Amino acid sequence: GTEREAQAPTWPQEFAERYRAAGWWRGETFGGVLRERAAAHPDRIAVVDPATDRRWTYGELDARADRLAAGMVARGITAGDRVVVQLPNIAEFFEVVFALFRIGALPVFALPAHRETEITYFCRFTEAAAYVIAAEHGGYDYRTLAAKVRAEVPALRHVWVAQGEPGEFEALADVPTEAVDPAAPVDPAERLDLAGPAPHDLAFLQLSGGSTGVPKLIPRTHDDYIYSLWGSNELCGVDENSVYLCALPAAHNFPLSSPGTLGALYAGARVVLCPQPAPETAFPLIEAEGVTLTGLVPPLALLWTEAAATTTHDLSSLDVLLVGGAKFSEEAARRVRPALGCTLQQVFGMAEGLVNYTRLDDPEETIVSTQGRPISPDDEIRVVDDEDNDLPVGATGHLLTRGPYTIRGYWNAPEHNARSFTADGFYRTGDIVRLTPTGHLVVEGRAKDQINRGGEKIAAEEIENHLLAHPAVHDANVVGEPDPYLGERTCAYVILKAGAEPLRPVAVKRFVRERGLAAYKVPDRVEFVAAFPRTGVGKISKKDLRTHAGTRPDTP
Ligand code: J2J
Repeated sequence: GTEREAQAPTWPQEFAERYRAAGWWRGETFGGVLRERAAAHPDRIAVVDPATDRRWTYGELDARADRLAAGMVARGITAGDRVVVQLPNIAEFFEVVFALFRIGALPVFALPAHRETEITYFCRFTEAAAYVIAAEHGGYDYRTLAAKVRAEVPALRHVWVAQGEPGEFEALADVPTEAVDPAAPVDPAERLDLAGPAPHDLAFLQLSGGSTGVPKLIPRTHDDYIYSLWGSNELCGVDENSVYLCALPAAHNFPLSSPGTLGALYAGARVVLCPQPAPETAFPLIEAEGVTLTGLVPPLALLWTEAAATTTHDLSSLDVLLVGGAKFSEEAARRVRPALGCTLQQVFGMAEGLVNYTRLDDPEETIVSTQGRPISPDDEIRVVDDEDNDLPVGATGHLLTRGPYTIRGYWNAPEHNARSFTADGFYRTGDIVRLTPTGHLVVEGRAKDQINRGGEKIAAEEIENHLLAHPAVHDANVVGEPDPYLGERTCAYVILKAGAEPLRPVAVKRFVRERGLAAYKVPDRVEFVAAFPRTGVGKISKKDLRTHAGTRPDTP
């Protein structure tokens, strides 16, 4: 795997030295941090998994990570290996990722919604050594998915089932070399003594929202990611008394790091796993566990705000509600504090790095009308025109950024990197923003060819490619159109081949779904057209398609 590892661009030495000297990069690793927290407060609760009524202490999580790591090593997993992790919000998520962190193997964070097409791609592209699933979740059998993936990717050496009947695969519980006795104190002499990764080594591969045919993988190091955690903790008021509710899928960058579950564990706080984010599930947990903060995408924040009006549950422990992933309307933002009795904190982040927060003590006007400002004084922000010329403060333009926790390139994607980064290392976020006089960012739009469906990102090109695979489809264009709840939903404009049998929209949707794609990527609406609008130079105009989108009634 060394050839691929060599293709993870990193910070030039002068920048790395600067970030270390400034104290942003602390020279820590995830494995080491967990070890230190477990030594300092072994009996404090780290992870609560209400669905299975389990509470793991820091000592137990540390011991489990060690024993699982030893078992994985015995099965041939080594530093640098990639392991696709597709788990719901269950305690084993942390056992698995900390075991991999300790080995220096790289979790590849798939989402529970991903299906055969995405998982096969991740396994193949990363040359994954293993794939970790839960047997079942949300009415879906991941063993069936794993069987298909293994048939397609023979190089995949292991499939481990973290929860439920393993079927033809190996149960994760059988991987450790030794059974875990949660009651027994960890004998330091028994501890796994791997050389382990260095702080500047890669920790994992995160998924990009993407605007290209296939998702790009984001290489994050221990040093840079840990900075985003403690930097977030300071701005979100997270300390050892905090209780973070993980309501979004745990693998997503927002609930993982802003400040998320890993931020909470860094602080020695408590993580409560919410099996799904509906108020009916989350509100009782907030009351029972004394949750102090959580993070939601805008559609869920709307739902919670509405449900809070009539709930019988005591939500008074909640101090901070983070909302991000997509633009939160000012009108909805204003309703959060009155309804939930907590401080709203807007967060505008990206798995590639840069994360902006409104500050807890910002004036309410700033909190409801901006998407915050960067974590770090060393986050460099440029707002530029189409030719990369800097615009005056307050003008609306493309957001470029560079800094101590923003990647310098995607994993193994040199051609794409040449387009997504400037020559001097600024990441082209694809977001259209403006800066306020106080240095807060307001997200005004998007230049990238992506649909943000309530925080779930869909690359138009990826869906267009699937549509083009249909024998009756001549051409296809996918754009976002306004949706009162999701913010945006997807609309596929399709030109059928001359002489092709007429198709119904539902048949097109079924075709996309049956190609083994995450359900959120299936177009919400399909419209058949005779031609696409063109620009003056004859290129298809997505801008005109977007203007057209939403003006038509739903195709029956
Ligand atoms: C408008 N657009 C936003 C916001 C993200 C914290 C929070 C979110 C993410 C995330 C994350 C937005 N208003 N408040 O990783 O750590 C859109 C932008 C951005 C893209 C990144 C985190 N918050 N966005 O959403 O990698 O377009 O990360 O570039 O999934 O989401 O998407 P993603």
